[in-house]
Amino acid sequence: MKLLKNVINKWKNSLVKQIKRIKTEHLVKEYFKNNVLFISFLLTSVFNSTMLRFFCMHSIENYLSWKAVLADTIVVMIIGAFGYLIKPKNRFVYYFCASVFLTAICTINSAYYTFYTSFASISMLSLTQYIGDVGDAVVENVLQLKDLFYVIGPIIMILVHIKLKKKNYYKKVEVKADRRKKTLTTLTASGVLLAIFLLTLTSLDVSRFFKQWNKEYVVMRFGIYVYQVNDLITSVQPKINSMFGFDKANKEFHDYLAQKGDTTAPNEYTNIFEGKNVIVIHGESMMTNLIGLEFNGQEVTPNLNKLSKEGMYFSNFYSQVSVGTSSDSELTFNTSLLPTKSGTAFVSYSDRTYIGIPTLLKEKGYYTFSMHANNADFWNRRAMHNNLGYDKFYSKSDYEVTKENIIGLGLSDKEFFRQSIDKMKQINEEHEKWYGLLIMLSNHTPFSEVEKYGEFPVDIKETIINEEGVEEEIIHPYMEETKLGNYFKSVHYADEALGEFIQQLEENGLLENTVFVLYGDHDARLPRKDYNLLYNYDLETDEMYDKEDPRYKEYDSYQYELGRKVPFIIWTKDMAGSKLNFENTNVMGMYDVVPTLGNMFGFSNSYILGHDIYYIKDSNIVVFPNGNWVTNKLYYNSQKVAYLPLSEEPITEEEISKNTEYTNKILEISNDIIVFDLLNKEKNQEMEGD
Ligand code: GP9
Ligand code: MN
Repeated sequence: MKLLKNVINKWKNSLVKQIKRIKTEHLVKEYFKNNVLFISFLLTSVFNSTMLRFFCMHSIENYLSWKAVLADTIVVMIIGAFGYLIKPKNRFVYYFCASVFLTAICTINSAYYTFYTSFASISMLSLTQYIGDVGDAVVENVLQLKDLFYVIGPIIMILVHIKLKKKNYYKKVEVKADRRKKTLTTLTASGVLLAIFLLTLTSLDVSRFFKQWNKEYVVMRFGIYVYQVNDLITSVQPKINSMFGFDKANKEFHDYLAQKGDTTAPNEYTNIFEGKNVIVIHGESMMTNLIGLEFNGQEVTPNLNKLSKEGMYFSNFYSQVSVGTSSDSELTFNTSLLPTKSGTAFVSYSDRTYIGIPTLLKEKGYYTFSMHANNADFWNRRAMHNNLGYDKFYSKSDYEVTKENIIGLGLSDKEFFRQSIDKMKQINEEHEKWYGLLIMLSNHTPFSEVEKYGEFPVDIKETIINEEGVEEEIIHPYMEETKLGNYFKSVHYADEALGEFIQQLEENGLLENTVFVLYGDHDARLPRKDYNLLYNYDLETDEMYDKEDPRYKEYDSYQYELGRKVPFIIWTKDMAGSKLNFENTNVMGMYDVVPTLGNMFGFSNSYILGHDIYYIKDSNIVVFPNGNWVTNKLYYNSQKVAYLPLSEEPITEEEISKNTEYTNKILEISNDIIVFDLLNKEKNQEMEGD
């Protein structure tokens, strides 16, 4: 009897389980059937965001980051939940528009990442006015097939819609109360997922999320949609902050100044150039790896090589630009401040107070000017060059620009220099001492006007003895037809222009009492695979060495990042062979220029972030706007939380966290100086008085 009871009980239990399972299955099926639109929207949107991480960041842990998938799911569910409030017959329009919107976020970020190796910011919208000018460059260099991949989302939505229409899905009646219930249930489910997500966050996740410096990290942990919402808030935040957070920023700035210590002290370079004229060349997209590079025995940049050999050459120098590229370089070179967290100093914060080299030299009796043959409002230079202290800004309207003398974005460098010489001669006659910046333009991405650059083959010519015993020349294509190859041709042209300019300066006596300073404004932003070809070309196959080949030298992401160095050279016509003629290999950043030149020319500014390189020497640190930093010992990538040792010296955890903290501090202080206008004495007195 007992046995029978047991058997019946067991059978009953299993039947209940079975029914429950069928019920659940039925419920799930029913849910899918009734919510096809919502589910398609959810899946395609999360898939697109995942693919964006896959295309941009390449590593499995990035694109399969479950935190990012969960965060994306939550955002899409919240957007999707409100779709239920709309009557079924109109609901598709809502989901389709939302899908197009999220797809646009993925496409824009995908293309943006190719260009800047970073994710897009709403604050950049104020820069769209420049897109017309560099638009072709962007389209040619940036838009790739992968960026169009994301339209798959809206396409699937349309297909689902057609199918549902056929099945009369939209005809069903849903009362208002039901629709509200569905919205509430979906929002509750998102809330539960959000709670789970929040519980999994580490303090590092939270701090990086709020700082938003490390955009890759934020996208990796929070997904692109949360990133973009966060970006929207942080983009408008500075405007609001500059009204409310002043006291805190001001206090932190003064605390920083009090504990900062010296950035320079008298040394053997103090005042060596006092009273001399200065010519600064802004070398568009000029990189350090060009120096000494040859094709078939012909130097790519013979003039840059000559300057580096005869002058004071800083071969471990980095520009510290963010999205403001050229303008960021000009800002940091002149003020020792770093680019802002969102927007660009030149465009979004042109009304702030800056202490630029021109202002400081003017106090010493200099006449200061800048020259650039592009539209004066490009990068808002008209306003900013005035603000930085240049007495006069010569722009496009001061030059004769004809169709024949245009390369890329505007007047060719050769013509620009030629026409500038006359203006400089006059300045030299009228002023005792002067400081002038000349911004080059021709060597600008996409480096595609090859026919205008003049002959410079980037192939490899080889002379062999053929089967008949006769000498024969073989031409291997090597870098021909590659973007990097075209860059070499373009920069060869720019270098030639530079050579002609120096010659014209000499002929006109403008080098007599003059110090010539040259900096590369940023790297050429070219694909890493082209560098791999440069270093791994197999003459036998005319292709790259196989990755397994022992001769293969991987140009990995670290090499690529370190390879973004730009030249910084200080040269005078009589420097060769003197005690000032040497190469300095200490790591140095654009923000070290003000104190380094200041020491040599006898000007100073207390509100700087960099150091005189002859004071800090081998203990220097260069911080980058994305939170990465480099010292002589190591390069630290804060996006990857990983580093590359650069010397044999042991590396400690403490020094990594100390330097990372320092980097964050410097970036924060720099941002605050600009956003809160902390160098504006009058405004600060007023605010402090309130
Ligand atoms: C534009 C030129 C180029 O006038 O300086 O700017 P970039 O695109 O390099 O920032
Ligand atoms: Mn530039």
